[in-house]
Amino acid sequence: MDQKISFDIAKTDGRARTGVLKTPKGDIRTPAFMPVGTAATVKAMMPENVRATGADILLGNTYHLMLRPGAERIHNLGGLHRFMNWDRPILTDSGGYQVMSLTDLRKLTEEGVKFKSHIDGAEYNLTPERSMEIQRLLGSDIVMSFDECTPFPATEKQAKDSMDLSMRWAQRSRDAFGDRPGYALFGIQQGSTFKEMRAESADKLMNIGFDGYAVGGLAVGEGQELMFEVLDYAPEQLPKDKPRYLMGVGKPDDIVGAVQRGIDMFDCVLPSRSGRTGQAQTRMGAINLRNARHRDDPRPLDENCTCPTCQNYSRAYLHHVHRAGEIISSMLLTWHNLHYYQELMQGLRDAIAAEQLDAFVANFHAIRAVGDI
Ligand code: PRF
Ligand code: ZN
Repeated sequence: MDQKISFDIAKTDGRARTGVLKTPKGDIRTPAFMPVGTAATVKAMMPENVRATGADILLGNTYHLMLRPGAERIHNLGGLHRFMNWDRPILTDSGGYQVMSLTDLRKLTEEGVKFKSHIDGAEYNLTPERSMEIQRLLGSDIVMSFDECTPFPATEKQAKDSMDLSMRWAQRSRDAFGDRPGYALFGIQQGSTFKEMRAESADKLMNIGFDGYAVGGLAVGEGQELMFEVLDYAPEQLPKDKPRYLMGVGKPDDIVGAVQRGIDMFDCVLPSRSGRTGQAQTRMGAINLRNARHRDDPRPLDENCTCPTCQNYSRAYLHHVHRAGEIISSMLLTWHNLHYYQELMQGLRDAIAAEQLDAFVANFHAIRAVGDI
């Protein structure tokens, strides 16, 4: 169990890579999509069903779990894996991003962030040191360093001050994490949409030394075109031989474009959250089951999908249970959406391995251009 975490790139195609991130709790095939399990559950899914969709790793959140049920409690109950019945790898986000996006009463200082819980108003202090402690108590396999996600848009001065703070926090995260064989610590690059600042952030992180590197501060309202512009240089500023994780991304076409630009890991609430609002993510694009056009439609969501939802249920049924507010609506749509995402990742991995990524991407866009007929 003292096994190290290693990253083996098996094949590249252009800037894209496919490989395996090996951990004591199991292999993570890359490019990888991590379903979001914020509150120690991927909403509407049993863990064995999440695995059945093809997920190798889940994402958990420091912020939510420290508030409820509490990191010490989860630790005393045997850690997050035991608590939620998921024995494969878990990556946890460090909390700062969620504090800034989910609380309005907060104060950011050099030390960290002071804030009031969005649940009961209780006061908390989150610092790089406390974030590392919480993620250790949870038993997270991949720990994220504590950072500030620079809001968009930002002036050059705002972006620089924010990035410098994140880099000081990255050093404190590294120092507090210490040496923990079998567990990984990832640094997070910031620098907004400024190329030189992204390079400076990457250099600072590489000097500290991390097991993997995230591109943070994107998908914050800048739009796909500007995000891809940043991804045209940001991944190459980071070490070639370590995993690169694009935080909080994204829609299927965002993921495809980011893989082409050298990203290895993703997380996003879209497939799980949109399932609960009646949206299906498919090869043809998003389908809204709320729409009355599905009322009498006996076809599955996607004739070519092998998920249990598409094998057993019509669009008419999905429309009905969604409109009726039935719990199974969330279950069936989330399962299909996560299956679709994992199948997309498998398609990307296979295409890179065969050096056929350009053809795969052309076909991906051609099917979406036709749309749902
Ligand atoms: N930092 C952290 N978590 C994040 C982000 C970030 O920049 C983003 C950016 N989209 C999502 N989640 N720690
Ligand atoms: Zn399906």
